[in-house]
Amino acid sequence: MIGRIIKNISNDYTIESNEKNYLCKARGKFKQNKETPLVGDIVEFDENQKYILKIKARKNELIRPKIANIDVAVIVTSVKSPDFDTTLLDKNLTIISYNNITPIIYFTKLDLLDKSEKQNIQKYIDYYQKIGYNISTSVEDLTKKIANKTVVLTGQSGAGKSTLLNKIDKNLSLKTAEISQSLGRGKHTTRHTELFKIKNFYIADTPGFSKIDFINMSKIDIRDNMKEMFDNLCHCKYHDCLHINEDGCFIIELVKQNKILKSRYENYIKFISR
Ligand SMILES: Nc1nc2c(ncn2[C@@H]2O[C@H](COP(=O)(O)OP(=O)(O)O)[C@@H](O)[C@H]2O)c(=O)[nH]1
Ligand SMILES: [Mg+2]
Ligand SMILES: [Zn+2]
Repeated sequence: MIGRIIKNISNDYTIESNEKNYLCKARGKFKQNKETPLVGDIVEFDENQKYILKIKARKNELIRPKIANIDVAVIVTSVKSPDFDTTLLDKNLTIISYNNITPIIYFTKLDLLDKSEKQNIQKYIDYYQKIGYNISTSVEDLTKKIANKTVVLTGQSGAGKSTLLNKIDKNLSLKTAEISQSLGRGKHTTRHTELFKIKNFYIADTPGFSKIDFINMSKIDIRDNMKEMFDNLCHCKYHDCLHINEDGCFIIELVKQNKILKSRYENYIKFISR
């Protein structure tokens, strides 16, 4: 039989096939081949022996969260408590794009901002939108954008991922957490990654990650997966420009003219210098 892994807790895999769920284990041979079945994998399995037999080739695979065959990643981004973190957002955007997954930025906790804070955040929202990222701030809008897709929610703990998912489907009743007062960030209430089939899409809640990294990504990969750093490359004097201090760099010119957000450029330099 063929199905899709929707949940994994240690060596127990829940596989969905034709609207039914099967609990299976992974055989030892996967370990020998250094292969691990992931949530999102399409697998062949033996429903009687309850074993996964074969993992189909993946379209893509994320490491944090551990998940495969994703179309869209919704980067749940809190603007307050935990505070807006441009570095984490830019890092997520870059890694997700590199993995050929469409990012959507979903801002939360805008209701906690006063008027001047709101104006400040709006500048960022407008900028990300202008350079071509997909932004969403309402559940209705997001639900339309993810129709027929396999979706993962990502973003730091306490950002509001489980809260958002509960709004998308009121029957889920996922646990959400109060923000720890002393840390100003969320506790990890979501402990494993699970795909939920809701309406016409699959969506995964995940534990939050504040530490993600550019595993296997070169400086060029980073440049080419930050929209404006790539889209304006054709205007730089050298086609291999890394926008650091090269002669005739168009990006540096745009930063001087405030046409590129300072935080974006600083994050870019931080990312390629690590
Ligand atoms: N004021 C406000 N609180 C929110 C919003 N979204 C989530 N929260 C709260 O933030 C806390 C953490 O949310 P949770 O969904 O558990 O975050 P997760 O760790 O990303 O899953 C909870 O107390 C939520 O009620 C929002 O848009 N506005
Ligand atoms: Mg959660
Ligand atoms: Zn340049």
